[in-house]
Amino acid sequence: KAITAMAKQSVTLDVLSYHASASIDDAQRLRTLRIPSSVHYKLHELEFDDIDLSDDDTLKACLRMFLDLDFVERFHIDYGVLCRWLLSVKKNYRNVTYHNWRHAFNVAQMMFAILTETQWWKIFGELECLALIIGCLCHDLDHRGTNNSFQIKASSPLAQLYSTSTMEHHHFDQCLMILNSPGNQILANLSSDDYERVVKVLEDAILSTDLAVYFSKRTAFIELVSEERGGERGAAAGAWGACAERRALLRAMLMTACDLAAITKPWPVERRVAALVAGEFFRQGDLERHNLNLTPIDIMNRDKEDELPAMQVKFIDTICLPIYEAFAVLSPALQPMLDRVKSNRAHWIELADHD
Ligand code: 5BB
Ligand code: ZN
Repeated sequence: KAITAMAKQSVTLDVLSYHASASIDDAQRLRTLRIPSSVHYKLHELEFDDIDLSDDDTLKACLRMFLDLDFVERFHIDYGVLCRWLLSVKKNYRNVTYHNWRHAFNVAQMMFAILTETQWWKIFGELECLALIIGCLCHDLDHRGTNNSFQIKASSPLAQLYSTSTMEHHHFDQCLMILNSPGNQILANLSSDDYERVVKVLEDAILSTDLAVYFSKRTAFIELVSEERGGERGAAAGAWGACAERRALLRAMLMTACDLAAITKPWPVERRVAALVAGEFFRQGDLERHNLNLTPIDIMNRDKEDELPAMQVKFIDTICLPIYEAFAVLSPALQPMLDRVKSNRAHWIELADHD
């Protein structure tokens, strides 16, 4: 549906007017806390689980990632501003069951673990790594627990603003808004060239978390990865580093791999997270029934809860296995992720067969 420029402007104001910056006092408090090591938090581990961490711990773990990746020194980030920015990012996630701050934090941790364990940080360089970590922390900002197709069906203001990748455009908008808020400007000390590059990589990263974008790029990615299958595994890292286009493709796939990484976690973690995903899907289904008078699709329909294990198997086969198979070819360090997807698949199969 086309809308007039004036209508679009008022929708833009409606959507973008709300924004909360964290308080200076909260930032001041965080600034004084001692930051434990990445080993203490197990930030390098692919099987990381946030369940035992307090909210403060998640913030301190983020500070640890910025410090260890040398972002604070390299980009002259004011530490107090970084604390305020992290608190603002956290504050702009909503209390939905899955797409909340904890999800964003887990995605960023997975990016940190992959970049360090594969040494791919050398492929990307500090600037792109900075954009990737910021991108992970911000990639679902202000998620309402409803997907793109819900925005369209509900003709939400967001859908009027962006007809494709609706939510992802909004997450990026929110990300930029926080980066530009007084007291939150962690990129203030970058040259204008570097700033523009970070923002461009950041935009690509966040928009890549739309599954539709993943599907559109996946074939080309798998094609390039299969060229390596003949050679020594993980040996062609140089080819990915040297070519800007390939690097961009790898960054996009990395965002998806980190976003979906719950499926690569040990079974107790995967089972717990899948229940959160289901809870959010069912709530959207309820909204569709009661507010839009529609019958929700099976995955969002509480009456089809029994089919959840079978849905997970389909999700693994059609979306997850191809990407983690490709990553295991690119780096042997990522083989454990693929192994756990397969073992989780066996668990879901068993549950699907039993009941
Ligand atoms: C995924 C794509 N979607 C548009 C339609 C549903 N499918 S699905 O059939 O592969 C599917 C995925 C069905 C059920 C699911 O969960 C039931 C609990 C899932 C699923 N999705 N399962 C998971 O464990 C996870 Br994690 C996810 C990802 C949820 C976020 C979706 C947005 C992903 C952006 C990359
Ligand atoms: Zn996400």
